Amino acid sequence: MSRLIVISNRVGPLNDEGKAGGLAVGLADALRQRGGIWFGWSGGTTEEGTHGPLRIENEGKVKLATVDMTEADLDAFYRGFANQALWPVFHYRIDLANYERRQAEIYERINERIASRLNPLLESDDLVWVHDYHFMPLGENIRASGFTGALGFFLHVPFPPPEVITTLPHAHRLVRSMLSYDVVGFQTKIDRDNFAHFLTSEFNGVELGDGWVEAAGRRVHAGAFPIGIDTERFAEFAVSPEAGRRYHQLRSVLRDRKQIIGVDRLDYSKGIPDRLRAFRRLLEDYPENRDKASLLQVAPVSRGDVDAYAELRRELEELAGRINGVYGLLHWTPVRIMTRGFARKALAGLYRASHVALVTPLRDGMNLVAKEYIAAQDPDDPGVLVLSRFAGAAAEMHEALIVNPYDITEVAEVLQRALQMPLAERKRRWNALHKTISQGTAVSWCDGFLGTLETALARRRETQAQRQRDADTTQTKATTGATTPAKNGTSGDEIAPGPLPTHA
Ligand code: ADQ
Repeated sequence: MSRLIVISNRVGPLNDEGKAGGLAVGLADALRQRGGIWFGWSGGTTEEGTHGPLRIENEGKVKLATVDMTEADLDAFYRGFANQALWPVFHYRIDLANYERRQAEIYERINERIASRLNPLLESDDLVWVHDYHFMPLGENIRASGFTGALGFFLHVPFPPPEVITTLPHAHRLVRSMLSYDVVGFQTKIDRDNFAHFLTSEFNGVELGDGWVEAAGRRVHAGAFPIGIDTERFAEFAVSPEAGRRYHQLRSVLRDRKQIIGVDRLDYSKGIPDRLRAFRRLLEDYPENRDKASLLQVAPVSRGDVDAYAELRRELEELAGRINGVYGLLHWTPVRIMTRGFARKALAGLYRASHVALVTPLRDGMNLVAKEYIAAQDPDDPGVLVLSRFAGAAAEMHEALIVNPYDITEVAEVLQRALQMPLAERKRRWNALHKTISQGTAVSWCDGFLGTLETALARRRETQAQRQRDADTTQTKATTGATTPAKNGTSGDEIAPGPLPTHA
C-alpha cells in the first residue's frame, strides 16, 4: 500500500479526544492504517517562518511535519487572501471579498515554499493529498519540483458558478493550477459541476464523461466525495459519562421546555443572525412557544481579527439582547449565545439533550454539525434536524426538514412543525438519516477519494506507457526508412502534470 501524504493548513490531532472534526478523524484513521506524513502549518509564528526548521513528531507509523509562518505571511496568506478573498467568494459573498494583489502574490509564494519544504520528504510512489482553499496551487508547485506520482486535491468549501468565481481577479490562475492534480474532489455534485463548467466556459474545456474533463491541454478527474463523520464513535460519545453530565445539566435548566440548538464557528456563512430572526418570528407568530422553547447558539469565535467577524459578533449580541429584552421572563431566557468551544463528548451531550437542531448556513461545503446531531440522538426519542438547502449536507440528508435560510418566516413555520412533530415521524426521519450517515462516513470518504486517485494514476501511467510504445514504433519506422516523423512531447519521460487517460 502506498504511503499517504496529507497537506492541510492545520495538522492533526491524531488522537481525537479533543475538538477534532470529521476531517481530522477521517484523515487520522487513513493515516494510521497506511502510515505516512501529515504536513502543514504549526499554528505558530516566528521570524524565520516557513524558512525555519521543519518540526517532525512521530506517532506510530505517522509523521506530523509542521513549519511556522512569519506574522507578515500569516497576515497576507491566511487572514488576507485565504480568509478575506477566497473564503467569501467561495461562499458566494462577493460583497465581503477584499482582494489585494500583494496578498495573492504572498499566497502564491507560501504555496511555493510549502512545496519546496515538502519536496525532500516525498517518495515517487507516495499518494499526495492536498486539502482546501489555502493550498489550491500547491499541486502545480509539487509537480514543478519533479514529483510525477499520484496527486489529489479536495475542496472542503463550496465551488461557486463561474459568474461568481470570476469576480476574483486571481480565479483563472488558481483554477488553471488545479489541473495539475490527477483528481480534484468536491463535497457535492453541484460544486463539481461548477468546477467543470468553469473549465468548459473559461478554458474551452470538454467534459469527456466518467468524471474526466480536459482543459488547457490537461486532463483531470473531477468528482463529488461528500465528507462524513465517524458516526459510530460520535454515537458512543453521546452516551459517555461526560455527555450524560451535560445532558442532565441542560435538561434540568430546561425543565419541560424544548431546546433548539445551533452549533457553528462564528462565521457569516453560517447564517446565525437570520437564525435568531427566525426564532424571534417563531415567538411572534406562534406565541404558545413563549416560555416553552429556547434557542442555545454555541458559536466559538473564529478569525476574530478579521473585521467582518467582529461585526458579526456585535450583530448577534445585539439581536439576542433585543429578543431577550422583549420576550425574556425572570425565569426564562429565550436566547443564549455561548462563544466557547466544547470537548466532543460534551458537545454530543448537548446535541442529545436538544429537541431540534437548527442548521441554517447561507452556504456551506458540507456541514458536519448536521451529521453529528443525528449521530448523537437517542434512537427511541430522536430530535429533529432543520437543515438549510444551501448546506452540502442537504444533498444527502433528504429526511431533514429542508429550509431556505433567507426566508425567516418559512424557517419559523418549519421550526414550529419540528417542535410539534410526533414521535413516530421523528423516528422514521431519524432512522433514514442515521442510515445515510452510517453509510457515508469519514473513512468511506477517505477510501473513496484515495481509490479514485489510485485508479486515475494507473490510467495515466497506462496512457504514458502506450505513448512510449507508440513513440518507439514511430522511431523504429523512421530509422528503418518509414516517413512518419516522431511527434514532439511523446517521449514518455516528460512530466505529465495532468493525468492523460485514454477514453473509450
Ligand atoms: P467548518 O466550516 O468548520 O468546516 P462544519 O462542517 O460544521 O464547518 O464543522 C465544524 C466542526 O467544528 C464540527 O465538527 C463541530 O462539532 C465543531 N464545532 C463547532 N463548534 C464547536 C464548539 N463550540 N465546540 C466544539 N466543537 C465545535 C469546513 C467547511 C464545511 C465542511 C467541513 C469538513 O466549511 O462545509 O463540512 O470543513 O469538510
